[in-house]
Amino acid sequence: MNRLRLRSVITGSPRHLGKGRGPGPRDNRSRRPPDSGFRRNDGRGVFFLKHALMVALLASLSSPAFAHALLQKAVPAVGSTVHAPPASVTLRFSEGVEPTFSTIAVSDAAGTHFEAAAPQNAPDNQKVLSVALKPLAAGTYTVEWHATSVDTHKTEGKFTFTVAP
Ligand SMILES: [Cu+2]
Repeated sequence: MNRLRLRSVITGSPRHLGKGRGPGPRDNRSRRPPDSGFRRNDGRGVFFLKHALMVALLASLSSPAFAHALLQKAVPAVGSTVHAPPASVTLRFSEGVEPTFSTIAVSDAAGTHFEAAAPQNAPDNQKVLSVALKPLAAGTYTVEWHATSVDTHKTEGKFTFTVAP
């Protein structure tokens, strides 16, 4: 099988030449394959280059996504019930966040806000952002945060916690 195939490959080209085509443009065209084969290889090189560029582009587009500031921990915890009214809400993110371009809003069911100041990073950790609160009465509070990571990407989220009487 392999030998047969090999022979037909070997004999293929002379057979084409032997089909009685006289000299002329047609014959010239039949001699082109080595040339066009080279061009095809060149085309493949361009395709490979485009492919490599696309992979690099996708990598550059997707890797910043991993740098988005995602909420990892909250105090009070997401959905929790606490018995002592917290004096602040502290959020820890997966990336450093810019307090100037980040907000933490804490409001009750009536929509009254309880932030006492602008949010601040923890002194030793830019991934931690907290906001001081006015005194909280018993009730359920909604925390709505908007974070801008140090790589300027924006994320946001919302959760509640309850202060039990
Ligand atoms: Cu990001």
